[in-house]
Amino acid sequence: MKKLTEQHHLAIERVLITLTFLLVLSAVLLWQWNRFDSSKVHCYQFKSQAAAQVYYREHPRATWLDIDADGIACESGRVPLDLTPVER
Ligand SMILES: [Ca+2]
Repeated sequence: MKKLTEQHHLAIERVLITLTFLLVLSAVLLWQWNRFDSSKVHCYQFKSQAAAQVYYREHPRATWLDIDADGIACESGRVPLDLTPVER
């Protein structure tokens, strides 16, 4: 089997760095797209955090309302609060 030269290692390293960069960029773009998708309901649209929590309880796939994945939607929303977590 042929041994890889230092140039081959550098070329492989560049490809891996480029692929990693593209993967991170894709993830960030996808996250931003999901975050600002106008077809979705967002935290600022709820009158209170409790209202967001009711919606989240009824629509547990609305995970963008619970970015930190603790089961509580829109923590920074207005009172009243409903801090009973939704099972995920
Ligand atoms: Ca949360």
